Amino acid sequence: MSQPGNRPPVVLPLVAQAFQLLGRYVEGSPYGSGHINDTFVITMDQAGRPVRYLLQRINDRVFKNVPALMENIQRVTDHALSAGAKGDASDSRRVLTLVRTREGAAWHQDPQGGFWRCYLFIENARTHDLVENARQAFEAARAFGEFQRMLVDLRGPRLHETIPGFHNTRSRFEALSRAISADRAGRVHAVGAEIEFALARERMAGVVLDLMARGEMPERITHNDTKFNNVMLDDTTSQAVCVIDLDTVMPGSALYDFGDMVRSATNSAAEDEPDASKVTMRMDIFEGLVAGYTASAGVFLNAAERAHLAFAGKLITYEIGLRFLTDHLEGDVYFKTKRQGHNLDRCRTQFALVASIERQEGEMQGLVERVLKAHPVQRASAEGGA
Ligand code: ADP
Ligand code: GN1
Ligand code: MG
Repeated sequence: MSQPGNRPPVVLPLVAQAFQLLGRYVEGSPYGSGHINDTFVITMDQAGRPVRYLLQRINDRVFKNVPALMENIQRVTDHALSAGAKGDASDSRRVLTLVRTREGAAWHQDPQGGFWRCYLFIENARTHDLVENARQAFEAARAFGEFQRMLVDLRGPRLHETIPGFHNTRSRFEALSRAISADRAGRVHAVGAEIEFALARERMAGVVLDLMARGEMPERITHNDTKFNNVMLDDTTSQAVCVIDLDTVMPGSALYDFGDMVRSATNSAAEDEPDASKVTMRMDIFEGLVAGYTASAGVFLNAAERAHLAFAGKLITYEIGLRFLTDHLEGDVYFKTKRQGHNLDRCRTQFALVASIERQEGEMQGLVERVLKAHPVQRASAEGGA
């Protein structure tokens, strides 16, 4: 049940051989808790010293054009490297570093057609699924904001949309409506309360899309998957080291990124907690996010973005809830699952978080306004340009 689409078995030493890795293959095993790609850590013996690398089989049912996706990642990581290059070892901890194949390409295709990439393994740092304190929230949000700021001056053509309409909440709502009508897995009868919750909030789906269509909110280059476990924190200092999981870096709204931070970081319970009564939006963590994000992104956010920061969390939590419910109704074909009803549990935590945000909206808005006073709107961003 954990692998939608039944992926072929993996022979890691063979995959490793395709990349420019020195030394002898020692071992490898599955790694991390991402819902999309198949991630492995491998160890090479290099002159008696164990050196780790990260191998990933890219999910090509989700990402239909892997060469375009890898082109985005190369452009973004090259730009990030040159934007803050120190010329020392810290560069390869701060930015994901691709290891090329023996032919010099950024990815390898195995005989079964699977797409692979290899990154230097960032040591002495890790991702966390749950935020423990406001300091971690501050660090993660500062890093994601810094990431957006660094991409403001990426030159060249528009990045590829690796998943078209990824944060188009209206399309996500329509996909749910189609899944309800089709009832492919025969589960609609058992999720009446969740469907009702989703339908009652349809109006929310168009808010950011309409602001963007009217030109009040700029398109920017955004990460689009800023969940807390997509930033690595240093084991010793707890500072954010590196933003990872760059598959969805593409044109978007700054609010998608801030919203997904709120969704993933402020939740008092795990994303898949079976008891949704444990879910609340933690205000101290929200405050950490607002302070961290505005510390780096405050210089470029325009008036409409600022006005909707508190709303963004509710929107993206709702949107991901719609996606989990849709996948549940379609028979668990998109997100990896580990148990029966896994996507439904995830949907319930998201909707419980939306409800908790609704109860605290006024306070969240007041907090954002207070923090933003220290970061007045800059003239260029007020005009809407990215
Ligand atoms: P997914 O798209 O499936 O979420 P990620 O790219 O987020 O995949 O990777 C899954 C996990 O692997 C991350 O949460 C992180 O813990 C770990 N990881 C990813 N890249 C690196 C890296 N370069 N060094 C060390 N750990 C990494
Ligand atoms: C997926 O890849 P991962 O696990 O970081 C998903 C996000 C969802 C998230 C929910 C490409 O993120 O959009 O918000 O799960 N990524 C993709 O946990 O669909
Ligand atoms: Mg991830």
